[in-house]
Amino acid sequence: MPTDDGNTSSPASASADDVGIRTRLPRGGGDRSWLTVTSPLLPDFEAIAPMLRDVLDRRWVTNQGHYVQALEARLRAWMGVDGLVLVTNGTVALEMAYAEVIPAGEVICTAFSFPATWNPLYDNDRWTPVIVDTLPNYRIDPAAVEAAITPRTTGIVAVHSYGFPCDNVALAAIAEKHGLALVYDAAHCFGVQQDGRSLGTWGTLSTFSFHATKVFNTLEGGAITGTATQMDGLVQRRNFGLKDGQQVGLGTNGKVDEFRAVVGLANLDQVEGAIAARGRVAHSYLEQLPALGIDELVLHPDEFERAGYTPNYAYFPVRVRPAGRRDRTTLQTVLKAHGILARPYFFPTIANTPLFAEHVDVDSIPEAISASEQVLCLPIHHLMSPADVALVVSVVGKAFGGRGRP
Ligand code: T4K
Repeated sequence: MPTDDGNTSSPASASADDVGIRTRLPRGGGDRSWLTVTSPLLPDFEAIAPMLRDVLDRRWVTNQGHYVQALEARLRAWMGVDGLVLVTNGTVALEMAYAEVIPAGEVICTAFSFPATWNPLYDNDRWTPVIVDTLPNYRIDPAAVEAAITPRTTGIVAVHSYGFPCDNVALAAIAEKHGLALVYDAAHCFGVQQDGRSLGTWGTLSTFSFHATKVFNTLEGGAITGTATQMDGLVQRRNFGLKDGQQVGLGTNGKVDEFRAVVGLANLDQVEGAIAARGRVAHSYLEQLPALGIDELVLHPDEFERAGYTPNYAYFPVRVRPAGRRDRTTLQTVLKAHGILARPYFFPTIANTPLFAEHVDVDSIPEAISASEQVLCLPIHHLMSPADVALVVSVVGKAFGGRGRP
């Protein structure tokens, strides 16, 4: 069960007849349910059964098996990247990518992300993280990156937050000018393209998450993308640093098992439909929410509609500018009272986590703090019905004392 539904009160939402009950995560028995921020894309049992049977028959279940290799090949083509290795999750992808390409020294990292982005930098003495602010659009500020560069800087870590692309051209120019590694945390970016180019082709390496909550998933999983020639080192690193029975470098266990690869193959067959369904939800929100006329509610239509950009609709972040007694928490609470689990990704971020108080100058990252305190991600996934969207819109209206009629 999700961690965000400890409250046992009954959602006061509409009945199962007028919302898409299939989209809802049941809780506590009966017909009570939550409309969750996302819902995993899952294959039909019939679609995976023959492949699972085959895995069992082969008795080869991990260590770069048949289905892992098949999924890697299909993902390379689907995502439009030259090099791709599957790894066990998006966090290990980051750990491996940093170890592979960022030399010891200072690493400039965004202040607005999930802990997976910076944890490895703090957990390894070879790096000194330097946390810099974002632009109001949630992505790392290239000017802040440039200002933070010292003779000890060796790398930059940027995040395409919510699948929205960073200023890749500016970051590439900075990295090249100063001879720095540039790693993109592209955890949210499966299928995103800008000007016909996958986001996974930017930077020295990019990392993806294929967690159940992502647009494309292998239950748990992830990938690292880069050039084809970079993959040899990553394949060794994924396998303890071993090659042909010799230890040729350092490494970890980042391998993926065959069952998860099977889920990935089946999900790949249906992911385009899932992204299209997410797109319908996003565009319904973009159409219906402004009609509520709520000044404090900031949407991001440009992020979904810019020229040359193919979004994946992984998240639908809205921003609540605090006004009077209404703020992000109020909205989240009212939504929850109606059975809708919106999530404040990313709160806490590094700026408001006491663990990092000694390491982060909070005065230097006002945009990341503001974003962390104001953003709420509304439910968006492939199973949501028009009635689900209408319910969310209606409750948002009610939360702001507007025209909503939940
Ligand atoms: N970089 C970035 C920028 C990231 O956002 C992340 C992960 C990573 C790196 C690391 O990638 P991984 O190592 O995870 O591959 C979720 C995910 O666990 C996490 O992958 C994700 N980002 C983060 C933003 O969100 P939670 O704690 O919010 O997940 P949870 O369990 O509360 O699930 C959210 C909702 O999804 C639930 O309310 C219901 C639904 N759900 C979830 C699961 C797991 C289901 O319906 N079924 C399920 O099986 O962290």
